[in-house]
Amino acid sequence: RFQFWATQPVPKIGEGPPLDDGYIEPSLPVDQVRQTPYGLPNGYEWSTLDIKDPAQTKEVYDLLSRNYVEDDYAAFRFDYSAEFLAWALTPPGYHKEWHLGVRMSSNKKLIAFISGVPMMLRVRQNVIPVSEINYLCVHKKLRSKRLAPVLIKEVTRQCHLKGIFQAIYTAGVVIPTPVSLVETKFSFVPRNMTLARMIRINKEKDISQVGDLFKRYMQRFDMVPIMNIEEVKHNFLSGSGTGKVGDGGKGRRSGQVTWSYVVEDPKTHKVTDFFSFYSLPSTIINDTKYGTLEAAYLYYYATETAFEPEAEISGQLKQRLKSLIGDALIVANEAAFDVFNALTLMDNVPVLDDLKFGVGDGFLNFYLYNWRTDKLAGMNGENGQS
Ligand code: YNC
Ligand code: MG
Repeated sequence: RFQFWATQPVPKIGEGPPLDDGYIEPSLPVDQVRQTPYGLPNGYEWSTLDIKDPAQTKEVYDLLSRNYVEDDYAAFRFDYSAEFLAWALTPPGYHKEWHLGVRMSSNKKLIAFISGVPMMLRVRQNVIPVSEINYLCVHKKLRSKRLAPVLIKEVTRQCHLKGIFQAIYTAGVVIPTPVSLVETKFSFVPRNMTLARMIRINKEKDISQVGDLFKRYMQRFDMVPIMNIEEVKHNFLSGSGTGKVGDGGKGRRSGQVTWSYVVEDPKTHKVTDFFSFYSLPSTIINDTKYGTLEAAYLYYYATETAFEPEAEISGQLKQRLKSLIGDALIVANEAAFDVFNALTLMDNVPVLDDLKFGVGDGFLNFYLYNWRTDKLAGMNGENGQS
């Protein structure tokens, strides 16, 4: 059991809390990092994917749309769009070397993929540059052949070559060792309108205010991304056109990935709140009639209400979040999404309960590579649906 993971710098399952937070293996100077790629079975070769080339992104899309994550009953499979992948894989400072594919040498067909993107992560009091690993996928016909460990080792080597020795990732499977407490409620990091002046983020001035509000709000939690202004822009403005709520969602999901809205104080025009969600459809497997479930996923949000004295105690914060996320539901509904999903993190749980979200059956575990920290309360990513 865990033949591969036993060799990696991750905490063992059942090992007690560390005395101090920190690395498990020290970083190496880049010239001491292994210089040659890990070996693949005969007939396969490494290939860096250029995500700025639509044809190559389409190859990743084709692989994932047929072979990526399914639910336990093989009823749904994530159908990340090519636009989504292009967005997610090219944040500011991304490295093309971290978009790693495996091809069949004979016909160059892409049969496996893994990716990393750089980000700054705060884990409790430490801010560390990490690689966020995602989209690990091996073609269904090549499963259980120990290809995944080779992909993981090679992407790790590519991260090391850029001086990055820590990583964050999520998985439905349990491997050594989740940093999230499974079975607790919330904290990380996804009718009528109640809030006046809700507008899509579309201006530079909104971006800096959203960045500032996001930074302050996220101080509530123990594991959070630290975004500079370029990253805020990339993450919340991607592919979103301009427009107002109530445009009937026309042109709705056409290539749009994230949907971000701010609430402005009518007098001061200051941004007081924001929310965002992203579009991630799922293929309905074995259904010829419907084909696709259009799902929106709650992304980040923040509100100034959190900083008002006693707001949390008096229940004012929860009320505000209910209005905010309630309005996200309305916008998503107008844009004809079929479902709205959210994880049980940040301040979500009590709010989702009140908004009558149903409890989902999916679980998502959060992991850190080469970093020790005690379990994070409320990092369990159970799915909720409405
Ligand atoms: C998984 N999801 O335990 P042991 S999530 C990590 N994450 O190793 P084989 C996984 N490890 O137990 P298969 C994993 N799934 O012997 C399996 N493993 O130690 C481990 N599914 O390899 C597993 N995408 O090649 C075992 O298995 C070993 O052919 C077995 O391939 C696995 O993206 C997979 O769910 C997942 O495409 C590729 O099943 C395949 O089954 C598949 O024989 C559908 O592998 C799609 C799917 C996973 C989505 C994701 C995050 C991945 C994180 C990887 C770890 C990153 C570490 C940090 C690296 C950077 C460090 C720096 C700096
Ligand atoms: Mg395999």
